[in-house]
Amino acid sequence: MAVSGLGPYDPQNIFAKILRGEIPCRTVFENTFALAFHDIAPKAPVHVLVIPKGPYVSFADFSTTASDAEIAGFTRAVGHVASLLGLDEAGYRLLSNMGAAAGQEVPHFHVHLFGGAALGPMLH
Ligand code: IU
Repeated sequence: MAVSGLGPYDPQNIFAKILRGEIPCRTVFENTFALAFHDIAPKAPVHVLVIPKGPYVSFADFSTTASDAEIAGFTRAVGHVASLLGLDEAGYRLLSNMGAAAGQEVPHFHVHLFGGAALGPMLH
């Protein structure tokens, strides 16, 4: 599905390469549905990216074309990663840039998980 000027899914995008193990990452968690790893340019003390295993360009693509099992599995993985990182009590922020207007840089759907500090009203 092509959305927001991102075009069809490009299997050579950087996160696809990370999923295939062609480029290393600092993994936090991995299961059937998701991979979570530290962002290379963190914008908060904790800044982790959670990505689905399937080839989805953006949130719009994922939310309309992924199976219910993938959506549930991915959503649960995001929550699990936050718990693993010890963020439940203090709280955290989830963000996903969708398409050109939001400045989405990598065309593989990802959720940013920010935490570890009192966050301002907006990040990114
Ligand atoms: P965005 O939502 O697409 O704008 O965010 C992409 C994020 O991916 C951004 O925070 C980058 O620092 C991050 N990132 C990364 O962790 N590893 C990479 O090799 C590349 C980008 I390229």
